[in-house]
Amino acid sequence: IFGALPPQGEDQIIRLMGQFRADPRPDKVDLGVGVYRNAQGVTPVMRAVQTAEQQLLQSQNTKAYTALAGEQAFRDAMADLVLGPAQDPARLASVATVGGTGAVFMALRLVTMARPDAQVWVSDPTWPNHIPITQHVGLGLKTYRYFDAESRAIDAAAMLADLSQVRPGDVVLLHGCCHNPTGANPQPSDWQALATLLATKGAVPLIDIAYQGFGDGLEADAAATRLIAQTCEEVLIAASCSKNFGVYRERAGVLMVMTPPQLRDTLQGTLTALNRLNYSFPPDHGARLVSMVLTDPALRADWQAELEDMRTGMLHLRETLARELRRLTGSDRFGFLAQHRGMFSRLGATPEQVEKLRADHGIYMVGDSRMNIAGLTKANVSQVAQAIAACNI
Ligand code: PLP
Ligand code: TYF
Repeated sequence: IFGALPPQGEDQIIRLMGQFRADPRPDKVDLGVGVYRNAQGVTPVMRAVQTAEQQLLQSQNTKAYTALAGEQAFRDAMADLVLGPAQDPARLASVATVGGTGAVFMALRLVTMARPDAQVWVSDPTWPNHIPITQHVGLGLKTYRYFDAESRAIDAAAMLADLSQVRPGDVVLLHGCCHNPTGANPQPSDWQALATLLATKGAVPLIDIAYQGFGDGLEADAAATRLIAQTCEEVLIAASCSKNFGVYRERAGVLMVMTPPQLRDTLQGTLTALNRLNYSFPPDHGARLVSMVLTDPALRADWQAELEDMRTGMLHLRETLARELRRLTGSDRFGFLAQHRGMFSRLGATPEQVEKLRADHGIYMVGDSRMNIAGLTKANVSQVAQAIAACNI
């Protein structure tokens, strides 16, 4: 039977990881895969997560199954973190998932059960996984304009014009903050216009929030999600704990669905069934660490402090790179680097220039010229700036 299987496209980001590892040059710089790294180039286990893990090792006396929907404490803590004052238990159903990717997948699977002819609108560009997952579950795909290649900011008018064509029941995938891959984000007034448009059209926002705390802070980064949760009747929220808790390989995430109160119990039952049908119980270890950190005041304070240091460190690297490029090029055209938020910026280089950066300078970024700002360090930032300037981007 397997002879009929077509070859699968490779994930370009994962492919780049292997290419970087195989490069023997000692001064190579990895601005590829979206993993946070500190000044030493290390992706640390966060302090509070490490403490929680030690506590868990001491106190956990069983690894028996937990709950199909995941632990209530985890789902409550995540609803609190993401939705804050916008949460409404009467409207909220949720399940723990296999990371943020699992939450996106489950959200789209849910849509196929509810509305198989819904179209999913994704930003051009978007996180490359969004497109094959949409196709894999069998939903139609549409793109909306998002990024202005000239200014490297968003083109809000084009985005709103394209999204004015959504049909009722269509799904609009939005990055809650820190857009991947561009780093360019809507202004608060754009979010307001977007929320109103989607509510008026009867479209269902699917908010993918994978970087809360990496942009302007935990509360500011959740503001758009909260606004939309309060404006639209039906909302899907896929939240990842991978980045902001540094628990990438534990696979912790949550899917939250906001719905009218009379549908809430049906949604909770459907989400729980989706977990059971796909893999029964969701992974527990990472989710448990997250809920321990969020509910213990001392651990939470320490986590927030470390996350804030990570965020401000990345902002500082953005400013340093923009400043270096201003000095080297005598122009302000890289000012967008300091305006963007999150772990990524799309530099706006051609594929040939990206290849030249890799081949001649040992600087690795994704082919669309997405760079991971957390891959910069005090030691390599001027090397990177010089290479970018030398490539006449
Ligand atoms: N969504 C976006 C926009 C991402 O950048 C990522 C990155 O990892 C994810 C979802 C998935 O996160 P996870 O590793 O938790 O599956
Ligand atoms: O965009 C990134 O680099 C991260 C990591 O299939 C990632 O989101 C990349 C590809 C993938 C899963 C995670």
